[in-house]
Amino acid sequence: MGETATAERFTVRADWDAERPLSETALAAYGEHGCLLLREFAAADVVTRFRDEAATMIGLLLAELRLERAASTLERFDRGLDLLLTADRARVGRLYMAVRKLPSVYSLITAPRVWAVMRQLMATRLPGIYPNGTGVRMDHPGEETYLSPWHQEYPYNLTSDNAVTLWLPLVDVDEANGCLRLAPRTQRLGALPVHVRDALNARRNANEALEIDGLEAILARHAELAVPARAGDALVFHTFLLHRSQPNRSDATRWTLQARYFDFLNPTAVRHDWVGGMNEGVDFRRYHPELVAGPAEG
Ligand SMILES: O=C(O)CCC(=O)C(=O)O
Repeated sequence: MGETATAERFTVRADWDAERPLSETALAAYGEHGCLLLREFAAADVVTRFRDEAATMIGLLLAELRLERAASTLERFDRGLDLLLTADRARVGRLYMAVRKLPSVYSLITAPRVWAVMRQLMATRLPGIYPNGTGVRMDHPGEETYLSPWHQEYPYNLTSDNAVTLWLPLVDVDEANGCLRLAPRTQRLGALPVHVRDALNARRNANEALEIDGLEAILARHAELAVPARAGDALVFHTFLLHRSQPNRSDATRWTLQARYFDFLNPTAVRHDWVGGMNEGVDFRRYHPELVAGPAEG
């Protein structure tokens, strides 16, 4: 294993309203580690707006199910979510699919500061966004089914091998509620071969669709670290960077936003007609037969 990783090496504070917020030092850190932690990146009022909008949705569902918010043990914007989880877990699954449609989510992912950072990280004048790669995760206490194992983003989204994920906590995240775990510098390995278990995610759990070949040996050669962050900070990382979820051992839901960006000018993107991956119903094996490890399945 390499030297101990520490998030300080890729933590950046900047004027996020600047035309080019990232310094040359920050860009060099991104080139080396494959990720940056952008402190106080989101405008505070937009995170507040998201919480207000999510609270409205929770209130509507509580009313539907005739549940009293006052009975909740939570004291946050998502007061009552614990009651919904107990009363009707499937309905909370549909809430999960709906919160990504909120106006505040679009404000967050299309803010001028996001495009500025994406232009710099991908050194492009024309960044793009994957509509199907945008989501708000709600990871509930004690639920492990939907946690993401170690993976790279690329096989799920394809398009460009110059691509960046924005991962933005909407509540503070730490080891207790499960902040993201990264293996810095693994982006340098390029796209890794995978065992394909469920090429088009027919079983609706993308976390079981692909499995990286020889993962343990790769991890043994790289330091890894958990990255605690405050609500409104943002992690940005390269499409080839290995990362994974950690379980939520707190007593409240972990809310985080994900959005994926790519470079329209990237030669792979142009050659593949800017096609997306399994998130757009596209079979990874068609575009990358050379990255399919072992016997074909699913
Ligand atoms: O937030 C998490 O727990 C994992 C998210 C992730 O791996 C991803 O969005 O690609």
